[in-house]
Amino acid sequence: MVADLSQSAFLKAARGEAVPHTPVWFMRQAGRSLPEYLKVREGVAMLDSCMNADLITEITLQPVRRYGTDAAIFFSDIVLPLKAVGVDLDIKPGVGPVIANPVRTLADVAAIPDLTPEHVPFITQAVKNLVAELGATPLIGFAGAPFTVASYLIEGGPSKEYAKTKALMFGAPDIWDALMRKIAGISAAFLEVQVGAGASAIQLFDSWAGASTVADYRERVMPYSSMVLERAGRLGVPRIHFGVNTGHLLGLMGEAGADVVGVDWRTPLADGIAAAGDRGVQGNLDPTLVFAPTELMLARAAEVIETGRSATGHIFNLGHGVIPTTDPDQLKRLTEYVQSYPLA
Ligand code: 1CP
Repeated sequence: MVADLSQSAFLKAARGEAVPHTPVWFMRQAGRSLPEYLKVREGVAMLDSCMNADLITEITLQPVRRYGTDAAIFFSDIVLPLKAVGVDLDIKPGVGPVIANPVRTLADVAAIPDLTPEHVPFITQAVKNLVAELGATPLIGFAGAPFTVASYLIEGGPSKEYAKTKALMFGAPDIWDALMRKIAGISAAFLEVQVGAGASAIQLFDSWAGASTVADYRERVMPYSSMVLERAGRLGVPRIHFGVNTGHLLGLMGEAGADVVGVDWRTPLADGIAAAGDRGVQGNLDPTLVFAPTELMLARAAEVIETGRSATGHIFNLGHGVIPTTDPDQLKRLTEYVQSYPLA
């Protein structure tokens, strides 16, 4: 049976249509803070859990069961497609992605295979399971944008300044172009697999794109994100484009080919709405407000919802991911508050 997603508040908002209530989901809602997640992950390495269709399905469903969010986010990681094609990498607890042999040369880039569906049968299977289990709740597929994925491949792990990444971007344009095209192809193929199996929206995470100036973003980053978003556009599902510290880039991130622009908490939502133009917006409650008294958290949420009314479409979210020490009960209260907030 095919579930009826036509009444989904999340999809309506993403398309700029009138909504029954402001839809809400949380970046990093799957994993990290939930006790039921820690339980199923016991003794299982992060990447192993990302390659097991049953675990992916269970972890993706957990926050939807607990909070009743308006969308599910597929449990995986932005570096999973690289692992799937054979790049030697690990996701280290408390650190993040670590690459054994960082990319330095054109030969290093050429050695990375393109992604085909045969590399990720567990993704196809998990999405199919999820679509059947989720019923009327849409599933968001995702991928990492070329700049953010390139930063791990070049730095070898998480970074603060992206010095090696930018050294390559400025100093070796041919290697940069080859690497960014390679990642764009892999990320687009990863999205195609997820939507092909039934995901009904996608989010492109360019978490670290905010490290670039406007001019460098336009010339050396955006064209490759556009390649991904353009291919995703042919899939006919809404596209969300998000990065942290990207207040100066929001207009361009929309123009890159997004239907919805993600706004972090540092940028006032009204400014994000102005930059997004006729596109929708997603965000943007400060993720640390869950540690404030509940009344204050909800009062700030109300401000976000009220401001969001003037957008072409507004999806409520935090301005970045759920912080691991977040009390799930606070997110439960927040979800109920947003969904029951009167819009009339
Ligand atoms: O709930 C969800 O959001 C679904 C699963 C998900 C997603 C969408 C994970 C699981 N990772 C991501 C995307 C991702 N991964 C991004 C973009 C989103 C964002 O900005 O948060 C980035 C930058 C990564 C890279 C990554 N993976 C980091 C950040 C490291 C850094 O540079 O600061 C980390 C810590 C990981 C590991 C990871 N990914 C996901 C989980 C649950 C974990 C922690 C796993 C563990 O340690 O056991």
